[in-house]
Amino acid sequence: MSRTLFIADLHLCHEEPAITAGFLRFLQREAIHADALYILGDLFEAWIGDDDPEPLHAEIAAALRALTEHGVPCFFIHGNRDFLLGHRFARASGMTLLPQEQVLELYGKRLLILHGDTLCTDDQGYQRFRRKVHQRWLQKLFLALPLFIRQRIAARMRADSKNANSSKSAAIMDVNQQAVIAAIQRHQVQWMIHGHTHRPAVHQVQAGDISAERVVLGAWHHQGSMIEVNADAVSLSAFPF
Ligand code: LP5
Ligand code: MN
Repeated sequence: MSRTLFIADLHLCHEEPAITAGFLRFLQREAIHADALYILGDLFEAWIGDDDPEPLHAEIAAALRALTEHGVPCFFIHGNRDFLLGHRFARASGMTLLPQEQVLELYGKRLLILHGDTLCTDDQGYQRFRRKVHQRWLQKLFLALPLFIRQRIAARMRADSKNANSSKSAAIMDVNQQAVIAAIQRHQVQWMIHGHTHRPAVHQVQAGDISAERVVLGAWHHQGSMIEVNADAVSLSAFPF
């Protein structure tokens, strides 16, 4: 049956080879049979520029390219860890970069896809941070720095983020219900698919006169997580690496 797959929050890095192996297997066994693959952000643990010579990046680009050349289009929405992933990596991997919110019409269904961080409006510290690092001039400046300095800044940001998160409540780091409703109404969709919160679940949402579902992808810590959309259903599942 025709189907489209969605994944997010793999946080690939060379320190976690089991996750990379799980992803490569997923591409070869699952994604290869799909109509398309959508990666909704945080594919990588941290992205500091397409010029990073990290061998893992070339390995992932080649695996994605094999998929797209096989005829399965692959799309990418940036996450809060890999918002600097750019056109050079997109070209190398064959992926198409999408804006932060994208509406899809699939098998007669209208869906909104996004990373999910923009829905966490109660986390004001994060939203301030996000506004700063999404400024184009600051990104250009950062990308012009020598790689070792970028690595240091990213490591510092990751450490500060872990530190900040340890004192934030779980509720603050989840989505804001009003932000969810507003996005559903803005785009007039029956389904919203996102990741970021690492809380895989299917939520019923009443957004005015729209009865919608918010389907949340899980992170790939010890198992994979994906959403399949086909003519019959939108279904969330987990699978071993
Ligand atoms: O990522 P995670 O899961 O830990 O938490 C996120 C939010 N944190 C972030 C920060 C990222 O982890 C940092 C990634 C860096 C990679 C690329 C570097 C590119 C730099 C480009 C510069 C132009 O996204 C976290 C949320 C959480 O999700 C849940 O939603 O709460 O938000 C924060 O932690 C934000 C804090 O509240 C404040 C951030 C502290 C960072 C301070 C920067 C210090 C800069 C030092 C420079 C030398
Ligand atoms: Mn995220």
